[in-house]
Amino acid sequence: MNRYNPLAIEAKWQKIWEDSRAFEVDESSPKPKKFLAEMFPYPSGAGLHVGHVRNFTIVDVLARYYSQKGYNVLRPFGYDTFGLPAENYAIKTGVSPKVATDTNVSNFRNQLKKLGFAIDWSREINTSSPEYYKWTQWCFLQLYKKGLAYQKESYQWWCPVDQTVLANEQVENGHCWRCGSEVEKKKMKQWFFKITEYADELLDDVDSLDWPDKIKTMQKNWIGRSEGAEIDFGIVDSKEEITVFTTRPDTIFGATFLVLAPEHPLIKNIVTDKTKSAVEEYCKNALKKSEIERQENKEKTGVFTGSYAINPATKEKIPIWVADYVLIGYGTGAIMAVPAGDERDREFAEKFDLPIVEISKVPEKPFGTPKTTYRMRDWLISRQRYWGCPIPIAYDKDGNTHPIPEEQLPVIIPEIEDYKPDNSGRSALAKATDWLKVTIDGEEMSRETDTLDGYACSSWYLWRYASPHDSAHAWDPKKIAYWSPLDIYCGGDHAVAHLLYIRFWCKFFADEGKLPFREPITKLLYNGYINAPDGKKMSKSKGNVVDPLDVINDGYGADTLRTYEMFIGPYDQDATWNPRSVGGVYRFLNRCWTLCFETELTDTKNDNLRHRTIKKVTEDIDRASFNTAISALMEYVNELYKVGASKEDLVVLSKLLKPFAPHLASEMLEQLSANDDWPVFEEKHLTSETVQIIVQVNGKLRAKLDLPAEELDNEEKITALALKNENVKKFVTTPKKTIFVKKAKLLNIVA
Ligand code: ANZ
Repeated sequence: MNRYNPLAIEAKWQKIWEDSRAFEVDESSPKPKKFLAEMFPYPSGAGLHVGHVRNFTIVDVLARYYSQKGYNVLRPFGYDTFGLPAENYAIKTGVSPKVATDTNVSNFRNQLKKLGFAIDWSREINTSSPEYYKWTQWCFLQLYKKGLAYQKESYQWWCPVDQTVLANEQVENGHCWRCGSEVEKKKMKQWFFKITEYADELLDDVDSLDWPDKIKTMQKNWIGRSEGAEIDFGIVDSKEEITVFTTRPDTIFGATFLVLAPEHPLIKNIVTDKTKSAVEEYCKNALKKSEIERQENKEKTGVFTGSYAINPATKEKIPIWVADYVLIGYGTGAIMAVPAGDERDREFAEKFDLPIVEISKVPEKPFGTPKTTYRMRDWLISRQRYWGCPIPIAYDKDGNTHPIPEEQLPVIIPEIEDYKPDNSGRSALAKATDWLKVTIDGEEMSRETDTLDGYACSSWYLWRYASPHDSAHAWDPKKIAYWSPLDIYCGGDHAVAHLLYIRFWCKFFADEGKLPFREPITKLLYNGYINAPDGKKMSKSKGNVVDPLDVINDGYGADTLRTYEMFIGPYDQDATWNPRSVGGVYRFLNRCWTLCFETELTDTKNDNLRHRTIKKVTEDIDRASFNTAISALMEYVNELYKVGASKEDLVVLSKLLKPFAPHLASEMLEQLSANDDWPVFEEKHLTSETVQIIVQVNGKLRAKLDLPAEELDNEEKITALALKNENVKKFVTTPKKTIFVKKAKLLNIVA
């Protein structure tokens, strides 16, 4: 007897799709367009994991569904290939990040092909290829020309032993992750993108997005708009003033002291000889804490500067303190402390015995000038790293910045021997002495050695998909106008950073006249994680990672893997991998195969069942409820086994199954000589059959209820209806017990 052989079927269809370039699309189609994408992956050396597969399968199910429904579907793919892991690997082994990255990309690509994704492979992009990063550099220059890419001094984590700048996540409890020595904050010149210029629009447009509420809220909180006022406080015996930001200018009568952030530039001007060393010591220590630590609700610390300010409302002298709960990057980095109104100020006042004045008076006319502040800062984009997109800037002899002329792009990353950053904190690019030299307008200059944050590369890649090999534009204006905005984006990470940055670039390039829309992503599906069978997070170190290719090669095949990943639970919730359920899904697909290839067709009329199933699966996919769509297909198959299946029943099964298990479904459609057009349900077939329920009270027949057949499963509803029945009510009002026997269609009520 023949049997379901997924590996043979999958190899056959993957070859057909590859040879016929089945998923390549262009803009000439008369069909309506759909553009779908996942958050492209960082191709790590470990290869795909089941979490990627969940994310990519969601997009694939939708891509196939929409193309079966008659849309011109663009489902491209790309790789986010710059970043620290490849660079650290290079520092350790000497293998060039480019070589390691190329190996990882081809490994990923092979794995993806085994999963049967409906990807337009002619559009593959890779952010570390010069053909791509040329345009990342071009984007940078557009922002630079408009003053939205600028330099300023900023504090960076610095490891004094390794002599290198560290990213936040490389600092563990104030120590360097690599050598364990205590880190410092060092003031360095850094590049920023002025995302704050778009703060209002980024905030206001959030409401219009078809995104999960939790992500919208996170974006709003991150931007954090606050309406308040800035108030100037004069300093006793000084011409200086301290400007504070407050959301409560009405509480000024209760302001009994001022607090400056430890980084505040005025501190050095107002400390006294007596307080100087204590203040300096305090500020030095404060710099070792991260902002998050500083905002934690721990015991307050601080130090008195020795100087006083005048409260403009009370005209009283109030002390000026320094404390790390005030952050330099928010508001003005200085506050008027109102212990009677603000919890943190009250704690501080209690600890340091500062006056607490209940606020009974409100100023007649408001103090200060109205001011709106944002929690969001400008986006720090320079990285002292080798494996990133070089910032296309050069410095003249006086240190002035000059853009690299567009016709000289891309600024190619030079190959070097040693990938370690140099001891001044500059990236290893500083060691490429020949590469550093550049001539602009006849003048010898030196190239910038910082590279761009990887998030810059992913801030425009969706538009590159429209014309991935265009050598004249970052994106072709006509093509982008056809495909964009992205209809559906799917991912389970980057709730704030990436999703905010890409919105910022979209608005900027819309203002530049380069994009005909102001929001890049219409609908966002934010998927949950997959945990290991032991319920813990999958990780290499715990040895509990499920390798998707093992599942395929164990003989289950890609269709089982895909279908299981969608069946595992609601897509937006975390789920636990269960090897037994994988087997269950395999048996289900096996039953589909047997029904189609090994079972005789009947002429049973299953119109109601078939149309109900079409309706359920269609509506479930529309609301991204993939697991319930698959359950409906399982029930459908169970029913067909019981009552017999007609050809039409099987054609519908194959079509509905195709987004999840495309290889098997294609094989079935071929056998049935049918196309894959998405089936349409007809209302007239949906009127369901009715069943009659017998209701007994203490064993005696008291009523008969007629209900739609599918409600036979709804015991709660049946019981409620029975208890409302006039005849039943005569014999029982509050039952002791109810017993429902589904098979016998019998409800017994014990009075
Ligand atoms: C006086 C006051 C009285 C305040 C009162 C609050 C309540 P949001 O809503 O988050 O914007 N603040 C201002 N700048 C700060 C900084 N750099 N670091 C830490 N705290 C800062 O909070 C604004 C309030 O947070 C401001 O209003 C200020 O305290 C404080 F009954 O001023 B308030």
